[in-house]
Amino acid sequence: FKIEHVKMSKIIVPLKNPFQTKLQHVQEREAIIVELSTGDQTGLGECVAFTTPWYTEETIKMAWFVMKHYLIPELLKATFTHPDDLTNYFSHIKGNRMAKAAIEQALWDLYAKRQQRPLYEVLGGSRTAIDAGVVVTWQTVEELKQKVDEAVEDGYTRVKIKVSPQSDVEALTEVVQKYPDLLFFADANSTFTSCPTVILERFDAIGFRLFEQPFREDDWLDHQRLTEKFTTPIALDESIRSYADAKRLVRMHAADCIVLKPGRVGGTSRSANVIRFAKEHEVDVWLGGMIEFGISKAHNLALASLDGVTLPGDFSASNHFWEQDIIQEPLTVEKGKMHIIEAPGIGVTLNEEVLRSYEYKRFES
Ligand code: OSB
Ligand code: MG
Repeated sequence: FKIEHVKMSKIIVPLKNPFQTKLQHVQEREAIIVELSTGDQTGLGECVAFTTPWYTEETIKMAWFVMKHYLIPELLKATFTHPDDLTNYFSHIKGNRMAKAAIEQALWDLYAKRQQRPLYEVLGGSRTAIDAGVVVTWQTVEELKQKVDEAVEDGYTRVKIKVSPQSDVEALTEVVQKYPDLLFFADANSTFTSCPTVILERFDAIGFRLFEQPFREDDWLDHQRLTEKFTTPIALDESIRSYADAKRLVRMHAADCIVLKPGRVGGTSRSANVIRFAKEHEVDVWLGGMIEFGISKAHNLALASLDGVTLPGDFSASNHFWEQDIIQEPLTVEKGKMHIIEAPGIGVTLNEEVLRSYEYKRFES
């Protein structure tokens, strides 16, 4: 098949509550929604780059430029039998994985819809009840306790807490002990780079199920050394920028666990390969969040359906970050689970009216 029509919409949406970490205060989220059509069917994708390069090199502006001037012209020339065919068409365009992933996602959705099958099934997944998870950012101990209590009330059974060497270890310990049945992850976002061992040891004793990205993304040797010493399993998020990085993690035993962000590794096909590889080598994998909208979330849910995904991901409900998501079918959390909608493709559809109200730039070809 060939792509007959492409639409890209740039949207901006305020967050209900600012997402405040050591790295950045996110107050509003920009995204690019991609719609690819073949006559009667439309596939949907979402670019998860941020407005500025605070988390990855890619930004929304660059992704838009690269999609418009390089990726879409290639896409419109291409003939597909499978979404993997895209790899050949994009191979001479370096990097820009989040831009490529958004287009590849839309192609996967379209491919599944053309077969009248749910995407998760096409990818070889089987589970439809996916373990949910929420992220807690906090400035004060009161805020930490309150947000964890709220997460429990909202039905989450996995809570990821943002931490840094300055975090109150006693308060963290208290929170973790208050809910012995909850799964607590800690996410350091590289803030423990050059941190004295004595401080790291205090965090190792808190009782987190895993400790995410203590050091900088290219600090493979330091992560490897900490993985040897630490009791708490180490997870790498920012460091996993490709399938090759996932292999490096396993071969070096640089960590115990992969945080998979499909945008960052260049899309669904590569993500499925990472999951397959991790399963073969018995390494834990879970799907990481990017403060994304329902389109990206639905794609991540399809990947989380694969049995190589072993831990709950950053799957918060559609109304967690904003009042109104851009999809018609709200994704909710019940008893710690989020359910994949059994419909062709990703199972969710755009709420045109809401999308257009958030849109501030459009491109069609
Ligand atoms: O480090 O996992 C991260 C959000 C934006 C950028 C980086 C990270 C995050 C999160 C996930 O912590 C938030 C979510 O979407 O649930
Ligand atoms: Mg992280």
